Amino acid sequence: MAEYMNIFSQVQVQGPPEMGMVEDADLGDRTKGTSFSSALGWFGNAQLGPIYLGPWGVLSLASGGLWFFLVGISFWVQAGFSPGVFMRDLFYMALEPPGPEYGLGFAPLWEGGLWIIASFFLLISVISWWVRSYVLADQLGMGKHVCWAFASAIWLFLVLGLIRPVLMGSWSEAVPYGIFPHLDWTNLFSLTYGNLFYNPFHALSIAFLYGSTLLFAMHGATILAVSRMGGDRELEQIYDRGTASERAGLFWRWTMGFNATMEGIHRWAWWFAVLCTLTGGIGILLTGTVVDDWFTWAQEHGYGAETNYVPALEPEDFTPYLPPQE
Ligand code: 07D
Ligand code: 07D
Repeated sequence: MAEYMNIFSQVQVQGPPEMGMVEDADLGDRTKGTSFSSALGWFGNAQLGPIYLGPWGVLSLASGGLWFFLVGISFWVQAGFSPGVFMRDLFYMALEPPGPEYGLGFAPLWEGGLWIIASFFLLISVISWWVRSYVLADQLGMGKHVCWAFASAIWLFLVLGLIRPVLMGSWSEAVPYGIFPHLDWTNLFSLTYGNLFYNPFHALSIAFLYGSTLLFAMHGATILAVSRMGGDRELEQIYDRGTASERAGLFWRWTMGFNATMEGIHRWAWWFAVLCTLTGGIGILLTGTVVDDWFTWAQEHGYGAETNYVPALEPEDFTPYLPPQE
């Protein structure tokens, strides 16, 4: 297999297709053919396939497709069956959950019932994709790290669309399906509950989000910087002395006195990414259930200033800036 295929390398060495392991793997659900794409090779591995679909993959794609189709149908109806209006308003239309008067009950189809049906299929789709990732990792004899990281994202997804609405006793609390409408929902959520910036779990989530980009930048850049010494072949690098890896570690120790290890850096990355949605889900779960107004909560708990910040100095204490006189 070609080894130097990635986003900035123009070298694409192509050999016979790599079909993957066959031991302990259920080959019945795996396609037999492969093809090569130079365009894909600019971004990653040029080989396409074989792909493993399996029952969970089929279930996930089918139910995900149904969700997408139902959302599309509702947009199509809202656009009055006009292709022009559909395209024009695509980013602004929404499939909304039922109003508060329906609580957790079913609603007429065009008053939120469709949202409930679509959500059911989305739930099946996301959960079966998770199971698929578990089954495939298991077949390859891998750890389940990807599945547990994905579970953290699913936790936030479930809090937003299922757990919190159930705790609040109404589907109307859930997120609508639509590009800008879901942003409007996010904004309104913050306004309704007294500014989400004063929710410490939102702050934690942001720190892990920002931290993830920083770690990703540091790690990606470090490995690229030592790839001329084979730094991208990480495994041998973990235990060999005098390698690119040691140099990469030295760089950071010289720069900031501390370095991650070749293995540890991936644990840092995993935890930062996972904690972003984990803390985020906690923050959303507490909102409206335990805390109704984060600004007031923050003032009462010494997280925010007790009053709006007033400078300790009086205006007359300031020396006004005067431009130098000629
Ligand atoms: C790059 C991997 C690929 C995934 C992509 C998303 C769909 C939706 C459905 C038209 C990084 C595919 C999109 C399948 C199509 C219909 C009905 C992942 C990558 C390309 N958001 N959000 C986006 C979702 C929430 C927020 C974009 C989903 C919360 C803000 C996209 C969920 C809140 C901004 C999108 C979800 C929130 C976005 C790009 C679910 C708080 C943006 C996403 C299921 C967390 C950004 C116009 C992306 C944007 C954006 C999808 C939930 C806030 C449409 C599927 C309720 C502030 N969100 N989002 O690249 O441009 O992710 O919006 O929970 O600024 Mg969102
Ligand atoms: C949504 C996990 C679920 C997704 C899954 C994927 C498909 C499609 C298809 C591949 C993203 C399903 C996928 C179905 C697959 C294809 C084709 C992860 C999701 C399972 N905020 N905010 C966060 C910032 C403000 C608000 C988190 C910043 C305002 C609300 C994050 C700022 C107001 C919520 C974050 C800012 C507000 C959040 C999301 C700045 C609005 C949430 C982390 C600088 C005016 C969510 C605790 C994430 C949360 C959230 C960042 C401002 C509202 C760290 C940087 C004050 C309501 N905000 N925010 O990974 O967890 O999301 O809050 O101003 O619910 Mg915020």
